[in-house]
Amino acid sequence: MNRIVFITGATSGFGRACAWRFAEAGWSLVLTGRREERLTELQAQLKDKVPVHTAVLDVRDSQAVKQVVGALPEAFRDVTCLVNNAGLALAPQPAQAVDLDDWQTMIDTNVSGLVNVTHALLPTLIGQGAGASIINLGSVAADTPYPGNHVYGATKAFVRQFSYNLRCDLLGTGVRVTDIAPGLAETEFTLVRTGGDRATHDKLYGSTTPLTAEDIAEQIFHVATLPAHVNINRLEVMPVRQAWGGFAIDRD
Ligand code: NDP
Ligand code: 8X3
Repeated sequence: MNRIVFITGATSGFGRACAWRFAEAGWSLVLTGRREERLTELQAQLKDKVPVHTAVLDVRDSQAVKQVVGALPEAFRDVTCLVNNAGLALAPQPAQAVDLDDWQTMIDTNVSGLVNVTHALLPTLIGQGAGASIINLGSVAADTPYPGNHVYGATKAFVRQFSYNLRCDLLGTGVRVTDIAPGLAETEFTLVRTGGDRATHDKLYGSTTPLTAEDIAEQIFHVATLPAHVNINRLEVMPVRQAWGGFAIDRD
């Protein structure tokens, strides 16, 4: 079996940590994201360890996704693991105060983007057969309603159900599908969500012990390298210092 991983959103957070984790184990890397300079930097850091191919890619653009997958150099064509990681939350305000554009961007990225890349790589992954995997970044936000979660959590509920539904259709192909659902993890996620509010970022991750990007990359690598007959359907991971709260009640 080839060991080629295709990672979306490799320029930051979980995606970048995955690049390092898979490289450590000798996998060839296809690294994608919108920020070219970060891809170039990562390629420079990793290319002496393993073969690395980079492609600037906005997952929302289905034609660009097809083009990038279709133009993979021979040595990177037989992708065995897809890490559908590119995603974002925006607009932590209440739903009624959010711009429609922000909702649309989350849907276009977390739902349509993930679907675009999956569709483009499915024939390749099925061609690889047993041991191939699709690892989708869901979230605890798929199951836990909270204020300001509105469309973000709903996109992650889509990721969960799409992952389960794919399992049904891929039965018999050997291709595995996993929904990884992290809780609080310190990356650029909150900076993106708040439009660059460093104080909110520091407050959220400060005075506690959040997950790191490397913690999640380790779980993703573990899922991808299990024996070929084992499928983790969903893996929910939270820091020990995070748990659920109670219901909110409106009173007179
Ligand atoms: P980061 O903001 O650190 O990384 C997000 C990555 O997604 C970046 O590499 C970014 O690259 C990429 N991305 C965003 N939009 C697009 C796009 N349109 N096309 C291609 N790439 C895109 O956040 P995380 O690492 O935390 O997030 C990774 C995934 O994990 C997301 O799906 C997120 O929803 C999920 N998640 C995060 C949690 C957390 O607490 N951090 C918890 C649960 C799930 P670029 O801007 O260069 O395109
Ligand atoms: C991100 C985790 O807790 O902000 O998916 O919803 S959370």
